[in-house]
Amino acid sequence: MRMDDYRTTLEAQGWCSLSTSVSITQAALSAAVASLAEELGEIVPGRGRRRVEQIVPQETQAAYAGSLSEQVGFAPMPLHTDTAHWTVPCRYMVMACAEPGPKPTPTMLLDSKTVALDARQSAACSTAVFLVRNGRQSFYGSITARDRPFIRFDLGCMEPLSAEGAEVADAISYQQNAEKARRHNWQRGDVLVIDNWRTLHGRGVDDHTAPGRVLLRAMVR
Ligand SMILES: O=C(O)CCC(=O)C(=O)O
Ligand SMILES: [Fe+2]
Repeated sequence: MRMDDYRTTLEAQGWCSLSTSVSITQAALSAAVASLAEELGEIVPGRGRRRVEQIVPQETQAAYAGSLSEQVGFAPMPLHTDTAHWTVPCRYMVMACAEPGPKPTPTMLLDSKTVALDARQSAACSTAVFLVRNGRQSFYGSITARDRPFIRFDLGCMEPLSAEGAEVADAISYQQNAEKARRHNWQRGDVLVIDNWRTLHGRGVDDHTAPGRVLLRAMVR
């Protein structure tokens, strides 16, 4: 893997792509994801305490309760930050493609620094209150705040409590930023490193994901 200058790109655009080999095994790709993640910080285990977990689109009833996957199933997944319901969302995510599936579905990326908001919408990012749902640990929060460096944005777990909040959430959507968003068309062995404090990601746009697509993910704090 070419790791020389990925950090420069990561800092410049909020995410970067790398590639390993199209013939890599899932075990080797998983090890590559873990070592890249460890270079960036400390891995936060995912479901089942796995350091590198599989992301497989699934029927809504099979998905993790309360997750965006549970809400969308195979349908496109809107732009979001991962772990938006944590007090501090994970810093980076390393994702990799173990199997693109029969009808490859892209991952969409949107650097929040490129989103053009008017003055009222920018203000709403820090003032509009959302209910961030996380069971008994639910809390109220905003998309941005002066005293923290990360954005929090996931309409799967965040409900706008005002018209301003709903409006700014729409302004951050893929549909309103289609020319600024990037589309990563996966090949087996590809790796994406995402600055989750800055860059939003989602899955697909118009089409449903076909069964058989397998991504790997490690979260880093
Ligand atoms: O499958 C993808 O392209 C992204 C999935 C994702 O963002 C998620 O499961 O949180
Ligand atoms: Fe995600």
